[in-house]
Amino acid sequence: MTRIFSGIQPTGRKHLGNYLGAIVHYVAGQDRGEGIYCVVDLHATTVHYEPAGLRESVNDTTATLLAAGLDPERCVLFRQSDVQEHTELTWLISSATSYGDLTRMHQFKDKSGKQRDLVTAGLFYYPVLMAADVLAYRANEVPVGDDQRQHVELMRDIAERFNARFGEVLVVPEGRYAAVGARIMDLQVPTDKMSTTGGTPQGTVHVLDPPEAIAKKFRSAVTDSGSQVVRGPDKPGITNLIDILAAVRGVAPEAVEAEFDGGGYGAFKQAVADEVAEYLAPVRERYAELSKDPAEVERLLRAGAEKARAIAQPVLADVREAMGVGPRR
Ligand code: AQP
Repeated sequence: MTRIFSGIQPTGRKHLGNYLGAIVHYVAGQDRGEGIYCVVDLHATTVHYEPAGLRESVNDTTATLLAAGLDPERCVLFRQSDVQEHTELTWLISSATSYGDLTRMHQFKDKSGKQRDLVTAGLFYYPVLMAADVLAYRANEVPVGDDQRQHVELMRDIAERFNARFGEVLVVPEGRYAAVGARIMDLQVPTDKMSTTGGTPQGTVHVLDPPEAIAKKFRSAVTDSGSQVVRGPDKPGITNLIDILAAVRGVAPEAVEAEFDGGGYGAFKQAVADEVAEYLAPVRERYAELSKDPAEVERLLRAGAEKARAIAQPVLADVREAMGVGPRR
């Protein structure tokens, strides 16, 4: 059976890019294979953060995932720091990681450039921890947004180099990117991706925004010159809105173009506004219910960690054995 793994940061409120690029594919993964999903609190410590709010953010992000349709009976959902195999494997696979490759990671360059105070070694090492997250489960598939391609390539290189040096111990995973929705753009600056830290407030649609706020953001979305509802490199605003509606409906962008072409931008924006607001409303309602009981969310996370550890422990034992680390088995 296909084993699917992905991690999500507990930073801030999740946005429509996270939802369409990743979260809906986690939910679909439950029907396609064995889904293992992790809220990556250790990754969140690599940039400036408030320790007092981190546990709450983990709880909130978990409640959002449950509200979106993750079912702890049908997947493994847990908190990264509960399974110490992730950090141990990070160190062990370091010996199969190229320093030069790490220096070429775009995300490190972007984020270190924006850090106002300390640029931590943790931020530099982020992709190795991400590789360990996936490799600890011998996952075959990693559903992520387009911005994670370079990190997925790195984890594949690490797994291949590890296996070449120490024997066939790790599975080389494949990235899985949505056909539509893998790169949702900011509604105000449609040449930049929608982002938790780098986006504009009006251009970032949060999953938990009230329906009126969502509709308002779409109505004020930046569009392009012209009036045709078609995609094109000179039309980043309209292209983004077409992709969003196609992803929400689960259809090809061509179907959206065919339906709305000739109707003008105003009517199209209103339709996207209404459909996205309607699409996210049930998630917001379920989240409101779940967030009343943080103790239950915590219980689910701990139970998930037990299941995750049971999978990761034997993999770590194989890695140690192959590397000659610790006593012989
Ligand atoms: N704009 C996006 N379009 C499609 N997918 C996206 N993802 C992120 N942005 C987009 C995907 O969402 C998943 C979870 O991302 P994360 O854990 O990195 O969460 P985050 O840090 O809060 O999200 P951002 O917006 O990516 O934060 P910034 O920009 O501040 O670093 C991943 O699979 C990601 O690819």
